[in-house]
Amino acid sequence: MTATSVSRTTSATPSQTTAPADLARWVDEMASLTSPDSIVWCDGSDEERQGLIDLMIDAGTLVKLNPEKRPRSYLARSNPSDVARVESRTFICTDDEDDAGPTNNWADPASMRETLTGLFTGAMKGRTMYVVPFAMGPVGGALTRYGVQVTDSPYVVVSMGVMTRMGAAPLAQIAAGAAWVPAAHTVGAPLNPDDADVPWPCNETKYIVQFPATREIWSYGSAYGGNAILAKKAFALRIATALGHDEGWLAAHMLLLKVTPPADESGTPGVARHVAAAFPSACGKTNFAMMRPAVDGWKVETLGDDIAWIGPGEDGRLRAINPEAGFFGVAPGTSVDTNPVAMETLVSDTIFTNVALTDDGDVWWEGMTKEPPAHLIDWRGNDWTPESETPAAHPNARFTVAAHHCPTIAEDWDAPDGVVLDAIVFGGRRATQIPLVAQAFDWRHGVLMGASLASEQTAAAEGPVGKLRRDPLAMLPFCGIHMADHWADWLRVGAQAEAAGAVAGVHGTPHHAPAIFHVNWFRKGPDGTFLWPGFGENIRVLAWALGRLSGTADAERTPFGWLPGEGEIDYAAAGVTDAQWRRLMAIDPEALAEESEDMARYLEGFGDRVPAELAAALAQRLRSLRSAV
Ligand code: GTP
Ligand code: SPV
Ligand code: MN
Repeated sequence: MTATSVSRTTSATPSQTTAPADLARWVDEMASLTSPDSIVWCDGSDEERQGLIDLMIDAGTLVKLNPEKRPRSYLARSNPSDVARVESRTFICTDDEDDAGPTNNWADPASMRETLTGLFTGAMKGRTMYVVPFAMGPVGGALTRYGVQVTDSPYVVVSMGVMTRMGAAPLAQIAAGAAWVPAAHTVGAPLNPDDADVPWPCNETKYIVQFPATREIWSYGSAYGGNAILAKKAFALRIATALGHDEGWLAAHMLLLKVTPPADESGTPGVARHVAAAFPSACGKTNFAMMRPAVDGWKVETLGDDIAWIGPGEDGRLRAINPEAGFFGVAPGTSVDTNPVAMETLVSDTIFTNVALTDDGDVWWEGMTKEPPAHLIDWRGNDWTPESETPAAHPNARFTVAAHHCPTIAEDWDAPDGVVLDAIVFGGRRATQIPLVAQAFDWRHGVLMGASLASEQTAAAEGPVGKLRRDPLAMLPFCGIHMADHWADWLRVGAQAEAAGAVAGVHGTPHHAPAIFHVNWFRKGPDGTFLWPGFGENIRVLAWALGRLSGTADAERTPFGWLPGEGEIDYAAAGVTDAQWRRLMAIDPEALAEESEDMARYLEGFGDRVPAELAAALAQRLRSLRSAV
């Protein structure tokens, strides 16, 4: 391993000499607090990564997979108590409780600091503290921001190396004066000299804490996903909503894709469009971002699968970047039928967590093949056969893989200035009421659609699977500011884009804010099966949306929004019958009015911070639904 391992008492390492004084001081403070045996400044090199992987194989944290089946890939099995984000242990600490809003767990900053100081004291004894500088976005890019995570988990370091641009390049930006967010992480499992380590150290006590005002993150007790890879939800969403609020941009739980229609009859190539889409956790962002279109000639390319930062470019048009550099995707349900692009992304260089191990040293999960293998080692490390009563892979088992391994990665996925955003899609997991697709009347109505998102609970977080919960903008567990203030940010950023677009001559032609659509892949028929085949067939929905942008697709006005006109979507080609299509697109004004009334009651919980425009849009929707009953 080439990374410089140093005892705390030795003089500065080469990396430390390039670290600015404030960073060096913070690292010193963290070391005094947590008492690690040694400190390693990570440079992000391949040698460093391999060294950490070898270390984890020795420790039993990683199992090397069969290099012929799955080159340079590994399996991690977490502690069974550490398998998903823990929303109940996630806190937003603001001086005034009102500033965290009703959707967050609030804690008093002073007493939380006291709690954390107690927990972090000596927490890294017997372990190495890794210092992990990272960039969210292309290093040097206009929308890019920086952070430094300290952690005692080599699994987290390697994950951060996949999910972010990590090491020397971001450190150089920080040394040159870029602002950085400190993120302190420990698994909370100090080792005494005679203690044997366990493969997945963690602590029953967990805290994932954000201080939005001071842009700080503290995380204790978990090594799993968003709890521990602090660049992801803690920084790129929770802290970033606070940054965006102050600076005039939006942090969104959104995938980012590029879609290109086939050439027309005269051979003129189709115009590529960029689309961002927000779906709650485990509702298909990765699938949509990597879609293999079921219709010939259409092309979908991937820019991101989980987070987008959206802000005005120099000409006032909204641009977006994917701040991440990898995918941390749900494995179960991923197959050559549902997501062939993901399957191709995962052929090598992947870390799998909590999937099952096959007898020939490869991985398997529910849904990967129709027939499960006759024997597996399940995610807990036990023998498993198809007769077993528990799943072989944990439902929130995940893969961690770099974006550049994706065969459909778009050439502009890491463009320093991002890409111009043409359309925004909101979607939930709704068995009833919500049609396959609708277009918002305008930006304001679109923000209402986003704020009204609700979804049946999935395995990505703790809680009863299947229960309907409201998940505004798919941000419920990820908003670091008062949710109503975040809605106001959406309204403001859109209004500014509209205003900039109206100024003649700014960019040659006038333009508008992105068009907004609402989708639902999950509506069910009376027999409980999905009415829409989804996956690659979703291109038909995207195609209609693109037609709306270019003015070539027809729509019918309904109280819910613009719905595809007769014959606009060739559902028969997707295997959907006329009767199924009618159910899929049915608008029941009475049920939707009830839903809107429920939304109105929900908004009451946000008090007088609810933007007047949003309340007005809801009142308008309710009026038109009632008059349609
Ligand atoms: P996070 O990483 O948790 O933020 O979630 P994600 O939105 O990236 O989730 P992911 O793409 O992994 O969601 C996977 C789930 O959505 C699986 O259960 C899929 O079967 C399901 N899914 C994705 N697309 C479709 C679709 O078009 N139709 C149906 N019925 N299910 C879908
Ligand atoms: C989600 O739950 O939305 C995820 C997974 O993307 S995690 O990074 O663990 O939050
Ligand atoms: Mn997510």
